[in-house]
Amino acid sequence: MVLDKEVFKEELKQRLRENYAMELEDASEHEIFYALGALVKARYSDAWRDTWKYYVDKHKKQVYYFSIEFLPGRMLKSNLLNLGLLDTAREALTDLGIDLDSLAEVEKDMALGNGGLGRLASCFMDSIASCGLPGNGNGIRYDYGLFKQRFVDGYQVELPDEWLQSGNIWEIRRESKAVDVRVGGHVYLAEAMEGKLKPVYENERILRAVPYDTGMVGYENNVVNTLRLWSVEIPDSEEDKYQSIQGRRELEDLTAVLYPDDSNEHGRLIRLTQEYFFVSAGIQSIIRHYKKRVQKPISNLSEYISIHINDTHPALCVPEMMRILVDEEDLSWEQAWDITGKVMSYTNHTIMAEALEKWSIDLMKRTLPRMYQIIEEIDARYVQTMRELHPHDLVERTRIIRNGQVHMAHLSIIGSHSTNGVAKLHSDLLKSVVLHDFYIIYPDRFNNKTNGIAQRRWSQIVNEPMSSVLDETIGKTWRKDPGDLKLLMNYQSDQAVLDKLAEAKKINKQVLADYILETTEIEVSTDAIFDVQIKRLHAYKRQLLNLLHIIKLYQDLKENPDLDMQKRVFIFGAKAAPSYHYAKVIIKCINEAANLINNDSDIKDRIKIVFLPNYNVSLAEKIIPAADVSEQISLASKEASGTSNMKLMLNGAITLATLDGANVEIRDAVGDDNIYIFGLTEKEVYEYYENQEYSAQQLYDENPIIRRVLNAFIDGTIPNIVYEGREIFDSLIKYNDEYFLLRDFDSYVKAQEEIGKAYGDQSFWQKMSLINIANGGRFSSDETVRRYAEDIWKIEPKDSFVTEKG
Ligand code: H53
Repeated sequence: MVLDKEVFKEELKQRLRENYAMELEDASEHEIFYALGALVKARYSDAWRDTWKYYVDKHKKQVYYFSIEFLPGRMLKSNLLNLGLLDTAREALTDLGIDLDSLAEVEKDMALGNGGLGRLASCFMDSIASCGLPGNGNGIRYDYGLFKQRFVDGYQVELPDEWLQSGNIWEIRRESKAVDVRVGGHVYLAEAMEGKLKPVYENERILRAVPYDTGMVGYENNVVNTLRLWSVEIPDSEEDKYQSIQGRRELEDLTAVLYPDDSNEHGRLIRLTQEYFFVSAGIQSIIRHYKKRVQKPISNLSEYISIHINDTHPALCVPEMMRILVDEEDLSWEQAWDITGKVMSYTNHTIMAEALEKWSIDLMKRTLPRMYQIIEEIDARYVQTMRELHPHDLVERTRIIRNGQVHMAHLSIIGSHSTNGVAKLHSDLLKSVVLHDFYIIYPDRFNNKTNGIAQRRWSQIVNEPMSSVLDETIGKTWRKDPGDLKLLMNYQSDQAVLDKLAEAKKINKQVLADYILETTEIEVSTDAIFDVQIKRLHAYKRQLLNLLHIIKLYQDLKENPDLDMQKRVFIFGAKAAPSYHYAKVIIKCINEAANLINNDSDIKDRIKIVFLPNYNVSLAEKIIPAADVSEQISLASKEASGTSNMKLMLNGAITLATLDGANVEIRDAVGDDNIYIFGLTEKEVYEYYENQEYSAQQLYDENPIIRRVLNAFIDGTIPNIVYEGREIFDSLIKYNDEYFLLRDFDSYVKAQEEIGKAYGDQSFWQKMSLINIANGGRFSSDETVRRYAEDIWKIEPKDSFVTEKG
């Protein structure tokens, strides 16, 4: 893979000549980016082909990770790094008078996901390849990614994300691998040969699914796996049926947009069709590959193939696999069911009731008639078998078809051999509360796989200043094996190292400060604490609690301008689902509070609020290295895991958290002294649910600080929020504060005060920061996918990789 700098320069120039008939001097940044992309792609195309061939020749068992979202962000630097070319490229480009970082910004941020779930899928793709594991992604190639967010008068406005406008350098369209997917119409069973029943389709629509493949490049190991994303087209055979523009458009709309809500999109016909479309296309192509290349009997499928259902969106994998095995491969139901269960595994990512997918029977029947028939049969057989073993009501509660709806989580659990949660606490809650009924029935299926992050991207790529300090201090092995970050623990009292890390942080803060100035015209000082909350806007994530505290600080400062406190910049990044009214109200209130506070000369810049628009992977890459404080303040029990918490600690931010999701494991990793924990525990939250004793009104009446803060929303203190302020106030007082913000307010304020004090003692702070970095290795997604590979998928790494690691 080694490439000399001079050769690199020549190759780049050559590509420009070939692709654009142009010399470097005349090329635009855009053209140079595409030429560079082509160069990089050419560097891994042999390895891509060889990896594929290796898996086939060695009969390697492969996993297919089915996910309706992938959120890779930009890929240039990550590919360069994994190919061992990042330094060469940077130096070569510098020689040519080009800055790699600004060139990288030409790439459109690939945002085919909403948030945590999609980003996790992409971290897994990176780690699966980097661990040399045979694994591929399967999803949808949306023409438009997650909407772009702007603020107009403080309100969120959504604009389309035309990420494919200038083409996508990384993908390869593989028309020869297209498959047909059948939806709608009617299906009935008719007697075929040997008295067997076969489905007959009438008036169905045929969709052509065309795959676009992207290489997933492993870290310095010559492994390149495949992310396959499907796009819809009209098959030639159906051209006559689609003569009207509207008809064509309706069909093409199927893969046009990603649904922009990460918790609640039920009942929409297009969404259900999307789910079936990528599931059916994916499974058909797996079976075709198996028959053509693996060439083993279909009954041995589970020895070679594993399919992962990422959240319930791909739950139709279960009935679709049954359809193919029974209808097309002529297996008996029992044989097919046995294979399907062995092949499938499922991850649950949420306990929020509204996010647990259900579809009405009627919609399912109309849209996917054959799927519905198969689900009915699975349900009937489940009930029949379980009735003999378990009480009637338990069986009724767990069946797939209930109260006129198809329960996708039930389908996923019943049709697979493994169900996992994404953090210890979350997996425990699944067993003890949310999926307790299923735990009684299938105790062995339940397990935990705590999430992880692609450490190389979230340290080496996004934080070069810190990475250099790490290299100088502990050597470079951490770059391949993040567990080696632990070596840093030996330097926790070494002031010279602490100073260097602090200097790196300062550099990152300056870069972010410049960006903030450029995009929002707000000036911030790098001496201030950069206090960061970046995630989707959701009531349960409690961005509003953060705002309540800021308003308290503002009121304190107004009352006592000489108050002794650390300067702070509160940085937010968050998109709200376009239909999520309450979340949008919170955005408006934060923006108006920002206007008020940032422009109030009494405050003398001691607090600032910066709400950066259009939070996405690329923006996260700018914010995370610059953060001092990481806000992870969801109501305990509600956040399944969280992953920005891991990225922020790895970059030396101190976590301010409730004991929720993976925060619990972060606390275990860094120790109580290096994290700030506040608020109700998950047990206390459940106690409140049980005894129904919570009264927000009482807290308001009895606590003058809370009263003053809440009144600011309705008494004109914060301007321009007449309606929004009232809505916030009512949600807390009239509707009794569903997420216990007021209950946690005092302990949150106290934790924030302690953080302020700790920051005042810089070497104390720096030591905490170092301990966080040193323990970040534990949350590497390399480790996470290895656990999946061993415990669930039963796949093994490529031999050469095993030898390399020893
Ligand atoms: O998945 C993340 C978790 C996070 C959880 C998130 C998630 C989505 O992004 C979308 C749907 C869903 O059910 C869950 O909220 O806590 O870290 C990855 O597991």
